[in-house]
Amino acid sequence: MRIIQGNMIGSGLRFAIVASRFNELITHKLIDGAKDALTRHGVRQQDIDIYWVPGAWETPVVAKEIALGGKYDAIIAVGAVIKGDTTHDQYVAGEAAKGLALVGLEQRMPVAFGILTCENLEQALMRSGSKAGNKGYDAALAALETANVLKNIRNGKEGGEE
Ligand code: INI
Repeated sequence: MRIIQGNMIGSGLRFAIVASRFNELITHKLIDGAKDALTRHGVRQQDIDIYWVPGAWETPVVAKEIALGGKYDAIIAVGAVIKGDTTHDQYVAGEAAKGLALVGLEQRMPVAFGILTCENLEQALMRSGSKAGNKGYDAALAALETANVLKNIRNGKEGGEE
């Protein structure tokens, strides 16, 4: 039996964070969480870049352009879609999720989904650094592990050994 997995060592890896300005209060907390996760796992500050976009809707097109540039090992999208009085939020969240997934598949790189989809601001606050953790932190760890498993698959390595 062979086990192929990614380790959680970030040294030498480069990350792009795509951050949505809409609900910026929450996004800043998610960015902090993502940066914390990466630097704690050995990623250097200078290997993390942040790209701001107006809203979650715009995250896929910018993620695609970043991916095409070939400078990064993974992309982490962060933001918050919060339910309003209409169904607008459903379209925004759905297309952001679909678009980001597509970028990852097309460009063969990890595109982590750190965009909250919440009923209200309280739920978003809970998930951006209080009771329910920080989903930016979680998304960054997922990006890191996936970048490393892809590296091992491409290098034909088992078990994530270096
Ligand atoms: N964008 C978000 O990131 N979060 C939201 O909650 C949101 N809502 O609910 O409207 C939102 N809308 C803006 C959208 O992402 C686009 O920027 C806009 O539609 C222009 O293309």
